[in-house]
Amino acid sequence: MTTATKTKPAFSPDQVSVVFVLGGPGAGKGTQCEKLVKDYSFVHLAAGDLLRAEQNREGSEFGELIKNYIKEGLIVPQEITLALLRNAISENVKNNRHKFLIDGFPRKMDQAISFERDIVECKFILFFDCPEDVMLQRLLERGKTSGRSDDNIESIKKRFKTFKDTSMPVIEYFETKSNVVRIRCDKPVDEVYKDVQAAIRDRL
Ligand code: UP5
Ligand code: MG
Repeated sequence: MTTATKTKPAFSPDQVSVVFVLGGPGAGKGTQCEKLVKDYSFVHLAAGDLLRAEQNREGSEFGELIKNYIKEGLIVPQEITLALLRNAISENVKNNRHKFLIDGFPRKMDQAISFERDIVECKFILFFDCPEDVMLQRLLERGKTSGRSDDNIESIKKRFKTFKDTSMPVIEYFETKSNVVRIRCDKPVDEVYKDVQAAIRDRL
């Protein structure tokens, strides 16, 4: 008789503490994470930044694929993003850093399931809730100088559609587990941050 092997996550939540930071394109995930890093001892891992770095890494076999997915506002196949995150987490753990803000991930159900099954269960989710018209204005403004290939009206529309169709179900899934902290972020950065600090005070 064969028995199915049940894999264990690489880390326990006591060893590695992960907060997922989710929200639509331009909601302010990166901005708020930067502030949290200054005030708390978090490592900030932005999935989009890891993918952009891999895209630009000389010799990467995934460069062209990542470039196309990002421009089209589509979710890069999970194997690539999971490997980048797993490596980044392991490197930091080796250097005694154990608290992570994972920004912009998971944004598709398969990623959520795989990450928690293989790497570690998340502690809670910070969800930045922002109206689309506000996000649009922010991204168009940032697009004047960001150089990001997806900060243009065609790509932004595709990113919004992917967020609604593919990423919102991830937030709804975590809501059923009651570990989502919802923060409105159509307010000045420092006001949003006050709400973030109040919301996480009892959870860290
Ligand atoms: N700004 C921020 N907060 C503000 C406030 N309160 N008031 C006024 N202005 C505010 O902010 C955006 C802009 O708004 C900035 O100019 C900021 O100053 C201003 P930012 O903090 O950068 O917002 P953020 O939510 O981080 O927006 P970002 O554009 O990074 O979000 P995305 O989720 O679209 O981008 P990400 O880099 O995570 O992903 C890009 C692409 O990578 C995805 O579309 C996808 O193709 C791919 N991807 C995957 O395939 N898989 C993944 O797991 C992750 C990404
Ligand atoms: Mg970002």
